[in-house]
Amino acid sequence: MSTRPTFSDITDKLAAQEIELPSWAFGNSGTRFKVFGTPGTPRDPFEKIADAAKVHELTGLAPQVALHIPWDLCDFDELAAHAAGLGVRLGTVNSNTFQDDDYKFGALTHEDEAIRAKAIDAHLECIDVMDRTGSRDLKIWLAEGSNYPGQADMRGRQDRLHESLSQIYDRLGEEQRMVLEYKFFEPSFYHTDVPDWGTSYTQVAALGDKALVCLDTGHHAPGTNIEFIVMQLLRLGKLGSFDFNSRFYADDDLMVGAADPFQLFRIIHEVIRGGGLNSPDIAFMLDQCHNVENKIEGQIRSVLNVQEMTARALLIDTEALTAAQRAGDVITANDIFMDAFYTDVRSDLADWRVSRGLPADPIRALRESGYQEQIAVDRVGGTQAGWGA
Ligand code: AOS
Ligand code: ZN
Ligand code: ZN
Repeated sequence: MSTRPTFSDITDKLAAQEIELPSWAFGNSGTRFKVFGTPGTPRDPFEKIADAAKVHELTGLAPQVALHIPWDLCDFDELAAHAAGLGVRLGTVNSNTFQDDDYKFGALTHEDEAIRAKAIDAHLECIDVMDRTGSRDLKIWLAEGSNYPGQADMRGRQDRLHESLSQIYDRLGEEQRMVLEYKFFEPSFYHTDVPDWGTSYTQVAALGDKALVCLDTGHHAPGTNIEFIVMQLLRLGKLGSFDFNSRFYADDDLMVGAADPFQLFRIIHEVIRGGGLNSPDIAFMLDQCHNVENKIEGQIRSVLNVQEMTARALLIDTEALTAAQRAGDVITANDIFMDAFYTDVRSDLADWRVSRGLPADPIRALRESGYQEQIAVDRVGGTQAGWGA
């Protein structure tokens, strides 16, 4: 008798899935060559939340929206009420120490104590925002490093990073956490102060239980076995959050699952294997920039891709897989794994969505709703929000 799960066996787990959207994905973004403006782009955090809520309304998958400070500074009581009215809530607060001239040579790692203090204060302000919004997580991504060998004292910078992070950590409330995101290069090209999961792990482990690692899928060298890192961080109890996106070359921030759906499948398999699926301890965030595609559609496509690969990974016959692994039956083990990956779940998912009162095809539903045309008319004037806004 087959032990392979059927689609109806996995729907409870699919129903519990929650993906957090980044507010900045709805703003204009681009490359260093050009930022293309798009009609209907939100002009403030309220309009970003409205677009995020539309994604949730059509997919049932994205009830939480991450904020970026200072880009999303506003009256947070009003913003939280606005979000609640639209059926979503405010989530992770992302700090920004990469757009100020003072931070040219570092922020939390800077040689100058006054600049370090300014960067620490920026993070403390983020925690003030979290107190207001009820957000649990402070996400720290640092654009710090150097471009040339000899330019910087790499070791001194690690020590200062620890000291700065400790001060921020000490300000966290009982229920609050810090997640430290790593990235192997960019904007620095020789060394980066938090380049890899090992450095992030080392720094957060030195702080305490409320500090964890954030894994952005786009932040690894080509060929890196990302699912291994997922496995290890889950094993160590230190995986705090994901930034999902996909990449062909560097930190492309493309729609998740677009470049390598099989990698997404493998990552989610390790999430399931490690007990991380639907765990309240892990934030499943997207971190994307939609430079040329419609932004709301790009977010819908991304959450649906996560859902689709989650469904496929849940269909792995784990009992048979374990037996094959123990027997040293390489071909059967790989067959079982690939069989789940190759299973087309799209029509099952569409039917299931309809059974839950959701559109079978959320992107078509968005197009037919006229929402995009309406915001293009309504959102005239003001400054369109986006990277650097
Ligand atoms: C930068 O490369 C990181 O992915 C950040 O997580 C993120 O893109 C940034 O904080 C968004 O502003
Ligand atoms: Zn990221
Ligand atoms: Zn990134």
